[in-house]
Amino acid sequence: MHTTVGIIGGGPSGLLLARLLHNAGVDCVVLESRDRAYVEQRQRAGILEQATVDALRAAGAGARLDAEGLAHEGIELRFDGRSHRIDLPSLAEGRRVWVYAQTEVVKDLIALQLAEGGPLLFGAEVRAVEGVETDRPSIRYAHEGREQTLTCDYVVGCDGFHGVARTAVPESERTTYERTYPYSWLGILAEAPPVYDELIYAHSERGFALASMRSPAVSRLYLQVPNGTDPADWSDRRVWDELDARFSLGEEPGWRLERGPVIQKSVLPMRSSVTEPMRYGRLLLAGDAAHIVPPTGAKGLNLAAADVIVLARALADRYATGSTELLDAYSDTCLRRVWRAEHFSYFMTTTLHTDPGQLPFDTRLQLSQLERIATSPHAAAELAQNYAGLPL
Ligand code: RFL
Ligand code: PHB
Repeated sequence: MHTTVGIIGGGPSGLLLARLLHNAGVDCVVLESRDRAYVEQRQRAGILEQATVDALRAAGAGARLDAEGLAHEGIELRFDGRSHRIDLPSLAEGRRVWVYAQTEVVKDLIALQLAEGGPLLFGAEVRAVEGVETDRPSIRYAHEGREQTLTCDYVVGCDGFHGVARTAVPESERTTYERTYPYSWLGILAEAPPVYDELIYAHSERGFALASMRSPAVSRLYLQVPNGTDPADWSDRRVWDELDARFSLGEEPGWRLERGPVIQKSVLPMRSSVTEPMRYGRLLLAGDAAHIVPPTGAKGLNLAAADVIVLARALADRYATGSTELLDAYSDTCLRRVWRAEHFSYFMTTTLHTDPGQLPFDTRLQLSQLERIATSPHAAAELAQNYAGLPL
């Protein structure tokens, strides 16, 4: 089989790229190792930036998002026993964010791809990418028990942090910049109404906590826990008690941590990583395959979307004009935004979490920084503009 663009991975980056290329009249094939149900149910991101929402709408994938997504104009920072609201539109030139789960974005894009787009193969596990230094690279994959080869003009690795595409770049040609954090998140999905209309990011000496949501009836809540934590050690009751202690909502009118059945519980590690460059020969990397951030800034899915928006434009221009100028600039263009989001995610993470070796001095610094954000419109605007996402 031959196609113009071979896409490895049917997560948000691979699926959005396929949709954008379809709209631009460029052929592609998407190879996804998992089955459809698995990809549609994998619990992950919840927050979409303005630019991501605009791109989904423009791509014709915004109907259900507009009907069911929850537009949010602010977030709450809770520290030192009080709360401070960051108003996004007034501080970030009118931009806001949407609560619309990654599972729903993925369902919408899969439905569109299967109805209108090129081939999207589930259960197609890519084993190797070859010939990326030539003008006829190929992808070797296993599907329905058979080894197959897809030849392409370009290969795009949208296969996430543990994917194979990145390893097709010789080690001497890539550099990975990385940081791990000495804590993880325990996340639960619960059939309980959200604590409040907006997300609450809470700093506490017991550790960080986050109250998010999936709908007016379903909450998504996170707790900072030590690395290596086994979710089985956290009974539902223990999770709720700890959330209560960290949010300490006592005097906050209208805010209530209501308990309900926990329908999912998992632990996720926190890591920052960037691999440069994002292009080698005819192989391009996008989304988590090239970079990951700790989730505290809600940037991962949005960065993945930004990469493929830049890439789809570059590939469309390549086939419309024959020029490779935009493709040649792809890595540098994306990395500027990537490093900004890396810094913001690192800042949110280290300002809000309690490091196991944290000195009382460090806690005072965190509180001083949070106080600064609460009292200086400039400091608040810096946070709001990064959180709502910089314009593309
Ligand atoms: P994905 O989603 O990992 O998709 C990669 C796909 O590639 C497939 N694959 C292969 N297919 C074929 N052959 C192979 N050899 C393959 N190897 C892998 C995989 O099965 C998969 O389907 O990467 P993508 O598309 O780049 O998307 C990135 C996002 O998923 C990720 O950045 C976000 O989920 C990060 N993230 C958040 N981002 C936000 O913008 N806002 C948030 O609020 C937010 N919250 C989160 C998050 C990530 C989390 N976790 C679990 C890491 C919350 C959590 C808990
Ligand atoms: C989520 O709803 O899953 C979520 C929201 C905000 C974050 C991270 C995760 O910063």
